[in-house]
Amino acid sequence: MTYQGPSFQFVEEIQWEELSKSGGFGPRTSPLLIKGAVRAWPAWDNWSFDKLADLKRKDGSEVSATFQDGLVEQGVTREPPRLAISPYLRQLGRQAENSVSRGGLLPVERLESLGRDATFHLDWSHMQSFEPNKLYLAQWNILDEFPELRKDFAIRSLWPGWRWTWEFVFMGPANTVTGLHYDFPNNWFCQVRGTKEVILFPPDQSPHLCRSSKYDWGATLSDINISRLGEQPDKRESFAKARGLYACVEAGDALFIPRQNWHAVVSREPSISLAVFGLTPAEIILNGGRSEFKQLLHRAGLYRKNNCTCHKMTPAAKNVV
Ligand SMILES: O=C(O)CCC(=O)C(=O)O
Repeated sequence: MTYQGPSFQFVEEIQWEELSKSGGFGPRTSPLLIKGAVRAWPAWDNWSFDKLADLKRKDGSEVSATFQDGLVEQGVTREPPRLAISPYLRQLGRQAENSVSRGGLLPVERLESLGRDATFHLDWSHMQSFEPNKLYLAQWNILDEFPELRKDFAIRSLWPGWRWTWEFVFMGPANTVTGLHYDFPNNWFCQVRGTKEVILFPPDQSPHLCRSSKYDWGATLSDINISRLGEQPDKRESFAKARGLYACVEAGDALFIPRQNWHAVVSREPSISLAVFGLTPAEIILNGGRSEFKQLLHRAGLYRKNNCTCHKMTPAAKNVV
């Protein structure tokens, strides 16, 4: 019998124009997809593959960054290669010109046939059809290197109030996979180019999601490898008991991923996404300190040594496939 996996419903969604009419974005603990938010920002014009490929350091030299080689959230972390970004982005730009958004966990024809209140299952056989992340420019803190690009994202118009924010860009071809995990801060996931499928699970689904002992700064990882469910009979049984939410995040959309909501991301097309994480002053005191303390212990080799996403060639934890 075909593996059905968890059951899903659609993430609540609203058009960007409707949001301001309905009083704006307020505190919430469930995900929200805002259609078209990013289209209203300078990033929509300025963040193309070719324009980012033209980035140069102040001294005119090439920009290089650390890429992911294979999944980092599950299994062994491979040595991350450091490469020039420009040829990679130009190649993605060429791929994007010919890209068609088809296939995926919820193919477009099926997605369009489902009502907004439907409960459905995803096509997990899709994950067998490719090898994920041969090279993925993921979690690059681009705005630390190019702070002038920050103004391209009018995140304050979405997220009122003061926050300490930090950002990671994710740029890659079709079929990149970010494995199941949750982050400790809230996150606005802004999709500038391409389409990504995001699956999410609220914190009450944790008993089914096999928390991992592999360490990552800011994230809690799962032992469930959504790319290799066939090799994890026990874990996939447990995963199938979960009830989740699904969002097809298209270019121009912004998805609110609340803190501690498990999620995994699969790209359908060459993509550029910017994840904006933010902490209010109260959240800095409550959560920021704990996370920094763990990082300090990890760096000193006293916490989850050799079992992490940040050091090369760390062996997999005992119970990780
Ligand atoms: O886009 C991706 O591949 C991953 C994004 C993600 O996991 C995040 O923003 O927390």
